[in-house]
Amino acid sequence: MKIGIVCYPTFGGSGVVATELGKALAAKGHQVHFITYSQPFRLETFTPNIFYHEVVVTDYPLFEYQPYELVLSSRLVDVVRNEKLDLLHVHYAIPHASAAYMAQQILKEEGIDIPFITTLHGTDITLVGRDESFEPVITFTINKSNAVTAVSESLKEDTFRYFHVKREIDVIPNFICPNDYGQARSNCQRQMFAPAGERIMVHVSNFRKVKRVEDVLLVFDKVRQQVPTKLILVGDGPERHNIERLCRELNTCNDIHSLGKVQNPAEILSIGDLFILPSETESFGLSALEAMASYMPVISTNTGGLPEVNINGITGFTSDVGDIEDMAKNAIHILKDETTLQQFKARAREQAMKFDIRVILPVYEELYERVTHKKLITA
Ligand code: GMT
Repeated sequence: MKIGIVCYPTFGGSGVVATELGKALAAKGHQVHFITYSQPFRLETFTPNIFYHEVVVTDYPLFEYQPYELVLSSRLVDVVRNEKLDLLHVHYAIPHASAAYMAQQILKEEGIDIPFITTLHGTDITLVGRDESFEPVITFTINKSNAVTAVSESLKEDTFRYFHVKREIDVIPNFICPNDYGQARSNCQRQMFAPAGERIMVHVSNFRKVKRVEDVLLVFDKVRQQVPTKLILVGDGPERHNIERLCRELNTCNDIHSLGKVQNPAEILSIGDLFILPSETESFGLSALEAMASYMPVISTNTGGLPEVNINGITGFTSDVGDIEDMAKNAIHILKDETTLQQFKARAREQAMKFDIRVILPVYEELYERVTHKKLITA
């Protein structure tokens, strides 16, 4: 099958999911065309069956805001027409679903029937999309998509709660490639960050308000008073200055390693003992799943789809948003005793295996067959 994938190519869970899905489809013999404004960051060059079509928006003095969505629609029309695509799969509703709908309508005039699937990832529903400046268009395009998927049961429920949607939504969760995570690392790598054998906590995010990175520091401050621990922060974003200020106030900077944006966090995750994700809202929590696949238990909030991934008391703990005391107490419980830590680590990896790409990929393929009315033929 020839599949066009549209996503945000820069750092972010939706782009990672779209790229890894495209790579897995290509490895099975499908032809995959990425249509994005820059090359997806996890896409290696020279991969068989993968093609990349850049969406270039040219500047014009009249425009205060560049009409990216129109350029994307035109590019979709061009790629579908010339590459003879069977299907478009757009990740993140804004503005990809409406661009796909526009392309579909244009192509219909030419007698070309191109179905499109919209995958909802989270903030396109829970934060940005439900804002009244977007809501009518999001509602319309969700209803007009040939199929819609959400990455968790919680996100599906939120979609029905916030939008006038009266259609079926398939839940297809985020996934991991197990072999990419959990490789044993030498002690040297751990020693770089924890020279006296301290425990290692890790947080990975885009440092937006919704991630509550300040809570990471507040929890860490309490943990390190009970158990010698270092904290590794991976990522960057608008909250970084607040975080730097808070670590100075708490006098914890010497125990924190801020690595900034890391293309593939698997190496860092493999040396960690405990992952922390205290988000205000989180439709799934791909970073938590990647951590669990790396044998790391997770301290998270109980918001959104997180309890579908991190099982309270088994693979880590889930607490109310902002409950620093509870998160710190749970983290200390896991970290202070070696046997307890090893039990949580093993169960975290076991749970992550339920989200193995080999389980999830056929679910997407079945959906593609349903939408295109074609039997998949792969190499
Ligand atoms: O977490 C972010 O802010 C990035 C965002 C994205 O769209 O890239 O992530 C969302 O999609 C991921 C992949 O489906 C989910 O694992 C994240 O939980 C979700 N983020 C939020 O809901 C805040």
